[in-house]
Amino acid sequence: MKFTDNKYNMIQEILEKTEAEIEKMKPVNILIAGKTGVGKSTLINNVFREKLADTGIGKPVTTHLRQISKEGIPIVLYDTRGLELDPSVQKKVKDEIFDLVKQNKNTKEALHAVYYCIQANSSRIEETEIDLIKKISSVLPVILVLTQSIGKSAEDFNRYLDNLNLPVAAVQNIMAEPYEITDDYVIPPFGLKELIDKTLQLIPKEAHDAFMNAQHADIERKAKAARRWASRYVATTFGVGFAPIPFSDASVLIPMQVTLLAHITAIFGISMDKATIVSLLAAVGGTGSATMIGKTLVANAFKFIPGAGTIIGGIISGTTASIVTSALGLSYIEVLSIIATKEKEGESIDLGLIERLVRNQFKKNITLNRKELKSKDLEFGSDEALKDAYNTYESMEEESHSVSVPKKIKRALSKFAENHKPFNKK
Ligand SMILES: Nc1nc2c(ncn2[C@@H]2O[C@H](COP(=O)(O)OP(=O)(O)OP(=O)(O)O)[C@@H](O)[C@H]2O)c(=O)[nH]1
Ligand SMILES: [Mg+2]
Repeated sequence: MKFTDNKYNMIQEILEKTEAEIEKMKPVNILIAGKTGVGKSTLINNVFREKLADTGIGKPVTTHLRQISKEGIPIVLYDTRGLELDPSVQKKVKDEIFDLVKQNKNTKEALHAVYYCIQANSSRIEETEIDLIKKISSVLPVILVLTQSIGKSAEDFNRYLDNLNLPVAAVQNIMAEPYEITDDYVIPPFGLKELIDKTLQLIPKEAHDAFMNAQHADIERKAKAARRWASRYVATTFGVGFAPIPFSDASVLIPMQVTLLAHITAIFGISMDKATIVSLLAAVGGTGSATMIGKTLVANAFKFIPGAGTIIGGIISGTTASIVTSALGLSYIEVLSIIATKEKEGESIDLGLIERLVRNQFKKNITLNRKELKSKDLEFGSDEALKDAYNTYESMEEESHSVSVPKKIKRALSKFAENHKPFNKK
């Protein structure tokens, strides 16, 4: 069912456009290989959204390989589950991988890279496994992922590997999940961001968006990609050639804002349940009497631009339009980052707080001038903007644990999410 109420049209459009964009993405195809128990599933669940190894649809493609995918996540994984690598099995696995590579060559399913997992505290690798790694490396770029890396034994193993001179594209030590040594001594996760970085260097550019969407090990990186895109979009849309428009026509900005918010959502990926997105988007424009997000947004924005009193009733220039739109994009990215982080940590998200946070960040961002907005891009290198948003959220959380949202709106939002079929969780 579609909502006929204007209030929801823009939201619906953003959601639909986001879905279309994700569908358009060229999916990433990664093979995760290694002996049973080394930590392949743990790796998958911590690198990709939605605990893909547990919740994705697993489909056996050959005797030893299964394919894992999930609707809405533009990635296809293959893994070798429960494999004891004795020499005869190893030969079969190699043949199956070679067949898969050959069969999928030049198709959408073509494999891009391999994570070959070895437990970092093994003292050595069997000759036959070395042979398998070499063979796979001859047809695909392999990242040797050294799982459950702890201290000296991992260091020794790395040195031993170095001496083997394997023809792999990269080596990465990781700890995918906190590792408890004793009750008070826990090794925190590490190495996953580096793995993301190394993967991006190996997969084709066309697959970067899909990979960024699917991964959740480096949320700052998602935010960075979104900001880079948003600032380019704003520059081309409101730069040279943007004819000033009368303020009363502010709604012509809506399609541009729809594009902006949809693309940002597509870069992030939308694990968050759909009610969250709907209410988040509604908050962007103010839930109250807003009929159209864009229009209210622009009108509200002027309240926050210093000296804008003189512009009201006048003309919106490219500069003004780009300030408003940048601030909108930035705030949205900041809030999505927080939601993504909370989700990854399995923490609940307070919708009321999120709504307040969007408005709060928007107010902050809109009062920055164009130069400051631009330099916020650089600032992002040190994650200052994200930290600010995060701190604001935390202090709001401390202040109050729930903010009342009018019942009518709550009902409408949950009804919308319920009825909006493609977004219902299965
Ligand atoms: N703490 C911690 N435990 C890990 C880590 N990686 C693997 N483990 C543990 O090692 C065991 C096996 O991990 P899995 O991820 O199931 O191994 P797998 O490679 O998928 O095994 P198969 O599916 O049988 O091939 C699990 O009990 C995990 O909890 C890690 O990074 N940290
Ligand atoms: Mg597994």
